Amino acid sequence: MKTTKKIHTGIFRDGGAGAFAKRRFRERRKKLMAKEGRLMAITGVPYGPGGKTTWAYAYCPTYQEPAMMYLTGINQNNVILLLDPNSKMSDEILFVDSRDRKMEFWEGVRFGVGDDQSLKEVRSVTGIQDVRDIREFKDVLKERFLQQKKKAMATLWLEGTRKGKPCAITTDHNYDFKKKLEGWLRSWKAPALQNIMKTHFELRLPLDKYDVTNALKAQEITGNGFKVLLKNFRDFKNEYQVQGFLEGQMLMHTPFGLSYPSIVASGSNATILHYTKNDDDFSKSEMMLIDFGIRWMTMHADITRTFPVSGRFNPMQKILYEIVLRAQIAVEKKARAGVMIDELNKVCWDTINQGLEQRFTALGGKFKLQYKGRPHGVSHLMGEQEHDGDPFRNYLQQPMKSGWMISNEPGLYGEFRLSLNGKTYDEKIGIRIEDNLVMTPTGCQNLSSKIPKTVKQLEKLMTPV
Ligand SMILES: [Mn+2]
Repeated sequence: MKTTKKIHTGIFRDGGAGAFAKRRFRERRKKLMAKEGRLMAITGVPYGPGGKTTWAYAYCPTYQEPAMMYLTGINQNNVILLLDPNSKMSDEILFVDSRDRKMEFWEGVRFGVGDDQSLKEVRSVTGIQDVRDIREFKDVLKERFLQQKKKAMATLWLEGTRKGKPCAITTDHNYDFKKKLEGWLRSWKAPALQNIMKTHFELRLPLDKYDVTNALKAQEITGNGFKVLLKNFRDFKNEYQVQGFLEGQMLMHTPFGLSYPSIVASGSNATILHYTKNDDDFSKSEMMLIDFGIRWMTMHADITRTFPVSGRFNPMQKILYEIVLRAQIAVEKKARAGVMIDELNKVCWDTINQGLEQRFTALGGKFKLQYKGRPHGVSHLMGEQEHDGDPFRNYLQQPMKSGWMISNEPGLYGEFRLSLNGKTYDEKIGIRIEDNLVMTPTGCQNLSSKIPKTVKQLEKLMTPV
């Protein structure tokens, strides 16, 4: 019996196998080379899942440096890409392990050198013609380095400033690779290693049409999971039942996994921003906050919805919910290419503070917030990662570019008390509503517009038919 299933485990479904993907990845590498114009080496994640903890997110079938994924579509550990734009020989070389059939018995077919058939496959699947053994990397790099006129080179590592001081992520594979290259450069008496982070993110963050189509597909599956959840919500008694059902509904429709483990927080648990215990029972009078989403290809959905367990908002919950919703709509109105995320922050938290004053305190409501000023930023960048771009978020003060995908997630967390029509409501609650937006020159496209969020829509979905 001879059946051939899918492609190499080393290739992500979004990468390599088709002519379109090959063209797309080559185009990206060419753009990076045109912008940088110098010798570059970029490493993949050198170890397998669980081998080490990285900042790069691993709750999905992809465990790869996003830059490597973006440039090659290769989802295999221990690969290095060498880009040499000024070379008269090959301008791109891919370094991989040698073929190991014993390992393949455990892990499936991987790219490898030392085997003609395998080498042919690697070339045809990746479109990269010059493929070599990763053990030759140092020698090849040295040779290429010395051939250059400028005698300079660059790689990628994550650095930025935090509170005005320069800093870098020093615990990941990129930094380890940087240190190694720096050691070699010193021994070759070369100038300091340069960082391609800025150029790389300039190219990677604006999504193309294919990315947006995939991001929309992620929204559709995530949104459908949410709708089915609300229709069946009466059946659930605790947070992990909700998590299991919601994630099951979503995972049945994607082979790419979740964007991140869901937050399913009832009542006061929703005031813990990164609550992931998801083990509490809940009662009819509480609100529930869920933060969830799946990946489609390399694009992520990152959605939050808050709703009443009973299916009906009580009057205080409705007032508070609509304060947050108003802020979210105000942010969406303001968002467009050219505006800075910090300007969105101002709109968001001003609108919430004003809403509390005019729509809550004015009715005699009392509250104590869990934070001073603001609980978190209203937006982060998204794309190849659920949180993408510079991890120090220096992008908050940069004008947004057309094609950037960001989250829009105002939140309100604290203790609230209000008497209305002879009834007193007293609750500790967290409310967050999160959509994902793509910037355009004149405004933004709300990718999550079909996922219900108004009081009316939510209550209708939860009403038994
Ligand atoms: Mn988010």
